[in-house]
Amino acid sequence: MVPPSLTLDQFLCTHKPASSADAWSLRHLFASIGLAGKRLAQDLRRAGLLNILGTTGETNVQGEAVKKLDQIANDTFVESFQQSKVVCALGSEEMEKPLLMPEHWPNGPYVVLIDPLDGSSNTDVNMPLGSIFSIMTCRRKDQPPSGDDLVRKGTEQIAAGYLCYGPSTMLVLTIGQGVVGFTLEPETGDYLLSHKSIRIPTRGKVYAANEGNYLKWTSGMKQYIDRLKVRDKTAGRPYSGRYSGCMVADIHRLLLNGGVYLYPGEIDKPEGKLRLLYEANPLAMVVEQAGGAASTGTMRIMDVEAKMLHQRVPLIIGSVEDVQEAEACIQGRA
Ligand code: FDP
Repeated sequence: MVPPSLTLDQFLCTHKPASSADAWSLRHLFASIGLAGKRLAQDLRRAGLLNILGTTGETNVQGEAVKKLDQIANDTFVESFQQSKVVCALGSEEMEKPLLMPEHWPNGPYVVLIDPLDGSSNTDVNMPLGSIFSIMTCRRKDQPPSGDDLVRKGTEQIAAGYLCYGPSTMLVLTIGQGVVGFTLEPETGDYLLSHKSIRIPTRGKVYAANEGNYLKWTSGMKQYIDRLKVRDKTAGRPYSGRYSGCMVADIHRLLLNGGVYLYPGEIDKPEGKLRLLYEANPLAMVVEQAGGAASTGTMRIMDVEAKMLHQRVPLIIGSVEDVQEAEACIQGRA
């Protein structure tokens, strides 16, 4: 039997957000994220038995082939947010334009950005996947939401987190008061508090990066990765390489055990691959709230000026000392 533990809803009843967000509507919002996660986890568990693997034949706004599960994940979150009535604007990796729901405003004050299914290349091979969410409130109280309400700095987030679909489904979140983790209890369908206060070690022994891109990297980035492989007992090197193809899973590992995840800018693509608003910002908030750091290589992720919905950004995230060392190499200071 699973020992008694707080459910997600009980946790939100007893823990107030750091922002002035209304606790009641925030509970509703998290209930809708939890519900979407449960539905998606159910689909993922049966994916090989249902006709939902492979691509839809369409291409998304990023120019990538849309997987059937990308579409299912997006529809699942959209439906759940619409039912919740507390979300008035939604931005998603899978939608070129924002979905505005002024009918939910002003009682539904939340502006949400999502990557509904992170690690899409893992869908067909039974590997871990994730969903990422960033939460803000509508900028103005006297005006219904507009697309601009979604395009804001990471420091304006009031909550953020991710779902990780692995051997178990986990919901990891911050409401600005540290980081907690819930594990989905498959029998009862409750998210139970399993990780009460997640703190990332100041230094790790693991790095996660797609080394197939080595020749595209800047000399500073190459120098950093080369250094991690050099034997040095006192510095705890060489590091181990661990890259799953799912950033949520890789960052979940280092949030618990320490280390660094890097998707840097490249010589011919200095903006990198990852998206600022629904990938880098929410993960940066989680990692910072756990005592870690998130950088572009030259500045704090959450201070990056947001200019457009699908903006890309280089990302170096994880244990503080590891991120600082990577920054020093990238900036040519090491
Ligand atoms: P994906 O595009 O497959 O959804 O954009 C996010 C992401 O996956 C991360 O989850 C992952 O770490 C990275 O991109 C994988 O990209 P590469 O295949 O270029 O390594």
